Amino acid sequence: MTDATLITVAPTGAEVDKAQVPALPVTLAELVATATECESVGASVIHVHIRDDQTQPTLDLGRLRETVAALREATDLIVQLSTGGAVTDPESARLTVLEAAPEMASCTMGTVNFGDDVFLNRWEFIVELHTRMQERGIVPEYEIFDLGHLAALERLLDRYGLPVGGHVHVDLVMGVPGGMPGTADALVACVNALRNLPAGTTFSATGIGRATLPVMLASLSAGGHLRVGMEDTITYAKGQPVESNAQLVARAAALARLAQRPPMTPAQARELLAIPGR
Ligand code: KMH
Ligand code: ZN
Repeated sequence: MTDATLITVAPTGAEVDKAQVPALPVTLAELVATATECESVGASVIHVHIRDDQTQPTLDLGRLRETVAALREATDLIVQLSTGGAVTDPESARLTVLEAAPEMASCTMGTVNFGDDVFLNRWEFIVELHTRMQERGIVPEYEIFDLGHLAALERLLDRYGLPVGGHVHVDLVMGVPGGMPGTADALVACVNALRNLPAGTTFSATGIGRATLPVMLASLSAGGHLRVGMEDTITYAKGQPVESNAQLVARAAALARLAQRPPMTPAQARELLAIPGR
């Protein structure tokens, strides 16, 4: 079990509508301000989706490069770009994200129903993402929406080898309508399946919507790390909208301290995740 807790903030996502949630960071200035605040209250990784001038999700490479540079300039956070994008994004655009050269990128380990939509992740596409990240020295975070995605990860690593740095880190995304539920039982099932992965594999977990608290508590008690943010949760408590991403990170950090597993610094997170030196 790791003592300290890695906290990832996922501040924006591709699904929440800025018009309905004005606190959602969508401009580069808003994103940088959010990142700075979240770092100061305990985040060490930022999982990034960006928006265009109309606040719609985009995978525009120029904007992604500008975003990586601005976040590096303003913070010490590990920048993890989403290659998941939005459910409507084509595979080609999702692969191009890697050209923005982040330290980390997400790699979803299988297809999942996603509310009324389908989040498509074909095997050949997963292999392409994994091997391109190996070639470019980008550390993946394997996104797990269902138990079977861990079996797919085992198969991927067996056939195509470890990621750069040799450390395997997964993120359990729990409570998506169509994916695994955000319960302690489901988290324990995943933790048991992690035993089939290389020794030292670490995990974080996030619960969508009201699953945020049960998943956070279950992950802390199972030795896992945390992801929080407005990509996943826009209600802080019943009838109380989230005010900011920093509010969610501060709550996660407080729970981590209560569990005697205080938040990690970005430097500690780079060591844990075996991120190559810049
Ligand atoms: N927006 C979802 C369709 C990721 O960022 O890698 C996919 C997602 C996963 O959020
Ligand atoms: Zn995402």
